Order: sequence, then structure tokens, then C-alpha cells
Amino acid sequence: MCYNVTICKVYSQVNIFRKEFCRLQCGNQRHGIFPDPTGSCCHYVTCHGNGFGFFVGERQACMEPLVWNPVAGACDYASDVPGCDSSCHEFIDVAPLPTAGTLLTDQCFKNGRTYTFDDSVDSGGTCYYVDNEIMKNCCPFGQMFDLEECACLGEMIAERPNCECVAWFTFDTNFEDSLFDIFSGRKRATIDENEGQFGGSAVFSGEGHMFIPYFNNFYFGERISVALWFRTSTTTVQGLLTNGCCNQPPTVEIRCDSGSVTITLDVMAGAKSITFSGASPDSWQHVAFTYDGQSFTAYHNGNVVETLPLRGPILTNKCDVTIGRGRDDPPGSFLEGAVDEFVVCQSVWSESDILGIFQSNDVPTVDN
Ligand SMILES: [Ca+2]
Repeated sequence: MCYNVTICKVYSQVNIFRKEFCRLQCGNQRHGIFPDPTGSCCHYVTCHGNGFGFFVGERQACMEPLVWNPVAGACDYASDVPGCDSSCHEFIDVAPLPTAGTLLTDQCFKNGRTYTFDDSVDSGGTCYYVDNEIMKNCCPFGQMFDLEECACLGEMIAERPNCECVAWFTFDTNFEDSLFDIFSGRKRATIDENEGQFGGSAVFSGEGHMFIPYFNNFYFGERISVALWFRTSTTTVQGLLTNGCCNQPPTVEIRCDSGSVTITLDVMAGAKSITFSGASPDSWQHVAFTYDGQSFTAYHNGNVVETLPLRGPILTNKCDVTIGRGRDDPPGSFLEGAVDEFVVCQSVWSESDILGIFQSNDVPTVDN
């Protein structure tokens, strides 16, 4: 959506700069979000790579009056970002005013920028595109995009409550978190309403994944329990869950390799992994782990596999949680199979809790 040739040429030159910027920032990793290299508080750059050194860098604008918070890895109120104020929104150097009648019904115009609402079901009413950027932005957690006001509206949810479940994707009919009605993003992943362990499941064909942005910079802390069902049709290296991304190694990871499952946690004191067999092709398996700041326990099909001593909070990083693919080792590590009933709670499940989840999908949603 370039408005004239001159602006298009400027964009082209800037994009070459951003490709190099992303290549330097990302190295061999694929994705990442970085502060705008020009120093604008109102902008940030998303980098997307193909795994072979080619990157697309998109400069994106926070919705006015929000500014980029590099610590939170999200657009935030300027009062929470030292040294920044929203005056950067006043300096508009692209997108002149469109002539009357050029806005589509899913577009609005504000402060020199055209916003296009993303009405896809994945976005859940929270996402939009700015000017001619190809990557979409999404409103802060808890807010929805409003075309009338041309802004994100609603109460921002700064953090989720402790000691309760913070995510539960049932995948019965969609990619929505059933606890908070928030949709995840996805690429080439689908729902099979008839083929889950409990109801439907998310199906991954070996080239897609889903990502959950609100775990970006999420504080997992010292009390967490995670469970999911999975089924795979191959024995190659496949990522089930990772919170790693560009330049950020995962601190929570579940992956399969040659019929085994490995769960890794990275805490202040270092990383530890528990590996067990059980990723036999074409059968549903239940994996879970708990961490209480002192010990890390892995479960397979309702039974304890191993407990390791481990101390300190799980390290935070600025990445989405990704389901259906791993870190790029080997590149892609996409899951070919399905995932069901993915749950994350900031409480520590007991052995009987895990058995209840495994046998009857009975998730304790409040800490005991
Ligand atoms: Ca399900």
C-alpha cells in the first residue's frame, strides 16, 4: 500500500537496512522483536527469517499513546518506560492523508497512519496492520481493536493471577485459550474436532506451529506445572513446546527425538533435562512437569518419571511460547502430529492431580 513511487523507494532502502539489522540481531535464529534502531520510542522492529540467513524486518508502530517497552517486550504506557514519552507519535514521516473515500470498511485513519483491522479468527479481534507493513500488530493483552475509535480499547491486563492456571488450550474447536478467551497465533496448524484425546485437537503437518504472545517476557517463577497430550507420526527431532526464539535460547522446552521425550528447564542455577522413552509414533502420550523452586518432576501418562533437584526461578525471555516446533536445531524441528489440552498453571500439581488430568482431564485450576 505505497502511496507514491518516492515513498516506495525509501521503503525499499529501509528494508535492506532492516534485513541487515535482523541478520546481525538474529544470527542463525529466526524470529525476534527489537527496539527500533533509529531510537524512536514509538516503534519496534520484528524480524522474521527463513532459517537460511534471509530476513524480513518490519518496522511497526505502537498504537498511540503506547510506546515500546524493551523490558516487557510489548507496547506499553509511556509512564512505565523510563526516558520515553508518546511525543514520538507526532512525527509522522510516512503515509500522507489518504484522499476521501480510499479507506476500506475494515480500515481507519489516525495521526497520519492507516490501520487495517485483522478480522481473522486467529486474531480474536485484537490485531491490526499499520500502513503498508505486512506483519500485524496486536493490542496489549486484554484489549481489543476498535475501528470507530481507531485504537486499542479495554482494560490492559498487566499480569495474570498467581497460583492459578494461566493458560488452557483445549483445541476442541479453535486456538483460543479457554480460560481467558485469548486467541493464539498460528501458521499452517488446524483443528480436528473429532480426533483429540479429550474433544478436538490441534493438528500440525510438519510445517506449521502456533505461538502464544502473552508468554513473551512471562515470569514463570518458581511454581509452575505444565501438561499436554501429543501424538507424532515420526521419530525425527520435533519440538512440542519451546519459549525460545531469535537470540533467546528456550528456558522451558519439550521435544521428541527418536522415540524419546526430553523436558528441559533453565533456571538461575543452570539447565536440567529429564528424558524418557514414550514418543512411539501414532499413539497419544501425556507429558507433564512440575517445578516448585526446589525440585523438577516429569510425568509420563500420569506416572512420575524422574525428580531432579533444581533451585531458583525459571529464567524469563522475550519470546512467545511456541507449540508444534522447536528451536532451530535442526532447523524447523516441526511436529508432524497433534497436540491436545495444553495447560500451564502457576501452582504445583501433586501426583494425584496429574493422574486426574491424565485420566479425566480434571485440571485443578486453583492452587491448593
Ligand atoms: Ca481437546
